[in-house]
Amino acid sequence: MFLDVKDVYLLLGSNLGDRLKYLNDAIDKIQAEVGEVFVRSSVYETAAWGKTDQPGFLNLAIGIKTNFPPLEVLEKILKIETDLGRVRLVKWGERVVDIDLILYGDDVIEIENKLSVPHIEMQNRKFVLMPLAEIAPKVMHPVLHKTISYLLKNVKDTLRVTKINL
Ligand code: GSY
Repeated sequence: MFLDVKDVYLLLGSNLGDRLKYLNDAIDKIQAEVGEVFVRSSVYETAAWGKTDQPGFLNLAIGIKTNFPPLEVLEKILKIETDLGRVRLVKWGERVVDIDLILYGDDVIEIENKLSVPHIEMQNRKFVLMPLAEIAPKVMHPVLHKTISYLLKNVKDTLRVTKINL
């Protein structure tokens, strides 16, 4: 079956080990295995959300072009996390790399216990919205019908998110 090429936005994070290297390795693997990376944000130092007694994260957002369907994208990014050494021990716990599927074109996808796109919490998390607004300010949230820059201006999250100069 022929599938359109989609603009897909991913949020990458790391709060263990050489965080920047894990992010760069993940981007290389995404480029090789999932689709062309056409844009990437700056790197942001962010306070841990959810379980706060853990090291801060580095986060960044990327846009890729892919014709893999959503569940295949998910399968591939989970495999990349595992290949880079991610071990799932504690919910919201420390991780060498985390790759979240945030937007898949303007598709709305709900597959119980597997995949929700747009990411269910994206509008509530500054560590997602700041990098995403840098690369996709005018992209519309397909359920809330607001742009990413509008969502960032109106987010209530007060956790620290700081762009870093590399
Ligand atoms: O949801 C992604 C993993 N994660 C993060 C993250 O990427 N950044 C910050 N700042 N906090 C987080 N808590 C979790 S879980």
